Amino acid sequence: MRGTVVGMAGGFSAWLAHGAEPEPPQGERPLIVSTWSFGKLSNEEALRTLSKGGSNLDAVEQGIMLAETNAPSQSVGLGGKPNAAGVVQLDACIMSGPGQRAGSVAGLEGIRHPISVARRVMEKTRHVMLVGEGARMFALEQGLESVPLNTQPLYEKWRREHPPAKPASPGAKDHDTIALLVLGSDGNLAGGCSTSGLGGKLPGRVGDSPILGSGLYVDNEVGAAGATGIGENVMRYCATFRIVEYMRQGMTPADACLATIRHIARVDPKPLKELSINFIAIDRQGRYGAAGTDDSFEFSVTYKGSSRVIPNPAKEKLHKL
Ligand code: SD4
Repeated sequence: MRGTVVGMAGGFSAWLAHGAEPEPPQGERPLIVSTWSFGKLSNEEALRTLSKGGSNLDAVEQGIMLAETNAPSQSVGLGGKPNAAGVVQLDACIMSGPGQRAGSVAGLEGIRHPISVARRVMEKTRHVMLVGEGARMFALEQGLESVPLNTQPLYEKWRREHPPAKPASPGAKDHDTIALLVLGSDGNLAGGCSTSGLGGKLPGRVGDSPILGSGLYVDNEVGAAGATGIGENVMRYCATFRIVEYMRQGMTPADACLATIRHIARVDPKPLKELSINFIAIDRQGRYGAAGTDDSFEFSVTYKGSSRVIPNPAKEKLHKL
């Protein structure tokens, strides 16, 4: 599909035609791909976990736990951005290719590692998703690390940095979710996603990140995809499900990400630049790709002997729109 011009007027078609050259080499296993530059450390932790004999799911969990503890972005984990009431509410999910298993949590408060709660939901319950206080109670029952719920100091710090008079600018650096995808050396796929969501969101608001097929999707027959950006513009289109389905039809991961942006941009009334939708994808063959509408979007790719941050392959072409 690369090089195909797909029925859009003007510059956008040109961007689609050339926007996503894959970075050689491709086809590595194990392969780990994640959103943003801070994902690189998570990828490396995931690779270490695999090399110590951990499973693909262990790699996802350990990699994302690192971001939940350390993310410099402050949009992942309890150091993340509070909602409009000053509370950090966390969303996360995990998926395992074999058996299409999944676990998810949303609106979780005061738990250090939402990704671990999501994994426990998948492995220890007959459910897929737990929210709010139920998710927190479950995490506590499971003995997962918790912290006091008083996040007022964080909120005050965040408020100082984001005075209410300043209008939120779509695509600005007020969000940075980690989505992390693993293709194991056994040929199986796994993925996870974790975020504090958009800073200043309404209490109770759930974004795309814990929603299967929106912030993350894994299909062991085909590939996996993850998202970061404004969740409302991802979840209305089941974007990662769409990416995987495009790959099923034969597109490369890079083309599938681009085609999904193209679809959303065509249908959505918002200008492309305001959508803030950014995607990563891998397939079973070990190919990877990404595309985003945010200039600042980057993704991280790690395999044995290589770990690097790659700028948004769509960035330069987006300027021409
Ligand atoms: C959300 N998609 O809650 C998340 C935020 C995000 O990079 O991805 N930030 O809408």
